[in-house]
Amino acid sequence: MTRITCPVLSSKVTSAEEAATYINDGDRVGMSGFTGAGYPKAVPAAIAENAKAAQERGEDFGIELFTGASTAPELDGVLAEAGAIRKRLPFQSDPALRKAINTGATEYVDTHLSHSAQQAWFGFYGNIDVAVVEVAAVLPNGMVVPGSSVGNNKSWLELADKVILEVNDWHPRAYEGFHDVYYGTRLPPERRPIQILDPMQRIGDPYLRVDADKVVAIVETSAPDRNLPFKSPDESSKAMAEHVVDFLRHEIQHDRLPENLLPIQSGVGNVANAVMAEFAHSEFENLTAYTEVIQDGMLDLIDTGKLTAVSATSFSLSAERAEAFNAKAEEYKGRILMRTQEISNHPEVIRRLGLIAINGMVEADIYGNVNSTHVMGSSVINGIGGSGDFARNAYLNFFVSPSTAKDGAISAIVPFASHTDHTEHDTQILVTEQGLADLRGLSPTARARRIIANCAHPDYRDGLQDYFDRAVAENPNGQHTPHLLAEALSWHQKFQAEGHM
Ligand code: 0RQ
Repeated sequence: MTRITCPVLSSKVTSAEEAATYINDGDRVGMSGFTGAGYPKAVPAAIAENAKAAQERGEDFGIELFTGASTAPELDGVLAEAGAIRKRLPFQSDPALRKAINTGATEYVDTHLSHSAQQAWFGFYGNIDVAVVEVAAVLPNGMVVPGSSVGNNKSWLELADKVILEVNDWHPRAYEGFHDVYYGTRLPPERRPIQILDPMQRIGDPYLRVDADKVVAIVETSAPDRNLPFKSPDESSKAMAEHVVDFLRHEIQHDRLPENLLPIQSGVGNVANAVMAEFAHSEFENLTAYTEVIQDGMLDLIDTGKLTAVSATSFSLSAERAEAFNAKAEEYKGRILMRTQEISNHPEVIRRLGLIAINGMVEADIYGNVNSTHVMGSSVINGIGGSGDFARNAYLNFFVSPSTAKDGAISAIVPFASHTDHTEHDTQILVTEQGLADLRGLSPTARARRIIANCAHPDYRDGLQDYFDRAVAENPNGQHTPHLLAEALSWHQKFQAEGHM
């Protein structure tokens, strides 16, 4: 049965090829999609074909592409391979696009995820020409039921001159009632407090509003989300997860956390998923989450009843877990609430609720500056995503990583971070499989001693201690954050020259 029950809008159903003709060279296009969920599946490939045809005719064709977060091969992948993305924001994780960014073919504006909608509204990115948004259904009154992510869809639908909808019946029709789309955001100086006092508090509407006059095309699809598989937790990620859980126990014992903790935010990736799995074996009960992304581990916690409520902006599930969820989506209603990313990642709400934020990192330096995005200072991996929104405003923040990368050739603890996303002023607790460094209330030199002792891999610990000791000895008037400037990035240089730090 068709998912489009609005007579005005059903007359606009057409092919992806026809819809793509509304997107021209130089357009700024706001698309749906967040961590591989809820992105348009058909129109991007048709745009890519148009780009290739234009290039074959010797014409330029490129767009500025804005989304919620990362998407999938059917969006970022096809467009990057066609050389059709001139500028991209706010987050990506696609191999083809990463290559285009790191070779300089595509400009990437790596943005805090809570900032992207407001900066678009402020006019910092210019006019949005077209929105391409995937949804689960169009209701008789023209309101739209969102799908497996909300992201920036509200903003793109409101800001764009033209709207293309993809209505995908792979999403459960039972999604109606899962979403909370806040229509109260204003621009300064008209802003008002965001009145969320509890992770599951509703402050908006279950539907997205669409101006029917702006809708130029609707495309029907039936394709699944990207749905990457997760590695089952290995020894290293289990060890990191145990350090996190033990630390939370310790905080409860010292009356700094309630028995059921505070709302949890968990980042993307295998480590974050493993930490959630560790919660399943813990004594914690009645947990809540105020997060960005719901991965398999979090859904398992809902199933076992450990987690009573989750607010997020998107799913990011394995294929099996997504099919299982879709088959019984109705049963999760009331326990999962999906918001726009400007609200799921809102600094005011994160600070008020007092979140426990757990995110991955690439490397940290001995003073606790954290790099979440770059390899050897120059090549981007994914982007900062929501990690900055959560880490800076959380009650507690953890950054987790194995102590080495590339089979031990790289130390994740280095003298000087080759790129900084989270400064020593923000970072609180670093975790590797070696141990946990609680940096709260410590000066830089006390932080360095603790990070080297607790988190560094034994193969690199002495080298780091030697660097620190000599930096202290050789800087009589620079004892606050002692460094040896000529040597600070020598570990990275050595890796580039010799393939080993
Ligand atoms: O590369 O696959 O080529 O070997 O980085 O590393 O260990 O698989 O870890 O999947 O948890 O990702 C920080 C990237 C960690 C992620 C990061 C290489 C390593 C591998 C991935 P290969 P792992 P994870 C909210 C939170 C930013 C966004 C964020 C991330 C690859 O957590 O993108 O936090 N975070 N969002 O080999 C060189 C090092 C390295 C290294 C790892 N020191 N030097 N390469 N790698 N450490 C969610 C959203 O915002 C949407």
